[in-house]
Amino acid sequence: MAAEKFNITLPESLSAERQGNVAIVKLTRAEKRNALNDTTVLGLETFFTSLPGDIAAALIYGEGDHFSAGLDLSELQERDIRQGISHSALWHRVFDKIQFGKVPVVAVLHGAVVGGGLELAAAAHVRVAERSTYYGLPEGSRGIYVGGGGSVRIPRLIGVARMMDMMLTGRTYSAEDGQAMGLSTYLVGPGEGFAKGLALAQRIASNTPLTNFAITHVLPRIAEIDPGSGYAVEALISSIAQADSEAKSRLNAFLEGRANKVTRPES
Ligand code: 1HE
Repeated sequence: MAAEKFNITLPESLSAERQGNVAIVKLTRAEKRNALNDTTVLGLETFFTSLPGDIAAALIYGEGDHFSAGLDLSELQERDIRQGISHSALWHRVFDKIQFGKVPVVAVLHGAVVGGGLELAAAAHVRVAERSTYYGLPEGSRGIYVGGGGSVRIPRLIGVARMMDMMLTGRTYSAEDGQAMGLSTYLVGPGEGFAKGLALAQRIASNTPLTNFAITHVLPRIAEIDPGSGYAVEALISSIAQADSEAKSRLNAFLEGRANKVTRPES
C-alpha cells in the first residue's frame, strides 16, 4: 500500500503520512536525537487530535539512530514551581491524547528510548523494539524527575521497583531485557521495526472501532478499579460490543466458515 501525505500542519520536527487507514507520525529531529521540545509535543497533540475520520490505527517512530532522547534539555530553563507544573501538565494532556485518543497506537522503537522518550513510548498501546533499542531514565542523575506521566505508566509496565532502580542508579536496559520485562511486546531485528509495526497497526485497524475503544479506553480503567466494579463495567462493555451489527456479521462469518481461525504463534 502506497504512502500518502495528509493535510495537516506540523512542526519541522514531525512528519505525517498515511498508508491506507493507518496514520503514521515520524519524529524528524534526528540531529537532536529526537529530543522533545514543546513545539514537538504540541505537534504530537495536533497530529493525534486531527486524525481523519477514516483512520483506524496510528504508528509513531523516529528518524535517525534513536527513537528519542527525551525532554529537550536546552529548554529546561529556570522554571518556578507554577511553570514547572504547567509544563508537566502539558505533557500529561498530550500523552493522554495518545493513550486515550481516537485510535490504538503502535510505537516502533530503536536506539535510545530515554526519559521523556520512554514516557512517550509508554503512552502507546503496542511497542515494537528493534534490537538496537535501549531504555533509560536519566532524570535522577540530571537532578530532575519524570514529568510526562512516567510515574503512572512505567510502573504499570515494569513495576515500581524496577523504575526506582532505573532512576536511582541510572541503570539502562537492553532491547532483550526490555522485552522480557514488558517494555516492549515485540522484539525484531535491525531495520525491521517499521514493517512489523505497520503490519500490526493494519491488523489492529481491521478490528471493529467499538472493540478497539473497549480495549484501549475501558480495559485500562477496569484494571484500576476494584474487582466487583470491574466485573460490572466488563459486563456492560462486552454487551455493548456484541450488540454492534458488525460484531454480529463477524460472528456469522465464523460460524459459516468464512472467517479466519486462531492460529499457532510463529516459531
Ligand atoms: C539533546 C538531547 C536532549 C541529545 N535535549 N539536546 N535526556 C537525556 O538525558 C538524554 C541526553 N542525550 C544523550 O544521552 C545522548 O544524546 C544520546 C545517547 C541520546 C545520543 O548520543 P549521541 O552520541 O548519538 O548524540 P549526542 O552527540 O549526545 O547529541 C547530538 C545532539 O543532540 C547534540 O547537540 P549538538 O548541537 O551538540 O549537535 C546534543 O546536545 C543534542 N541532544 N539529547 C537536548 N535530551 C517531561 S520530563 C522528561 C524528563 C526527561 O526526559 S530527562 C532525560 C533527558
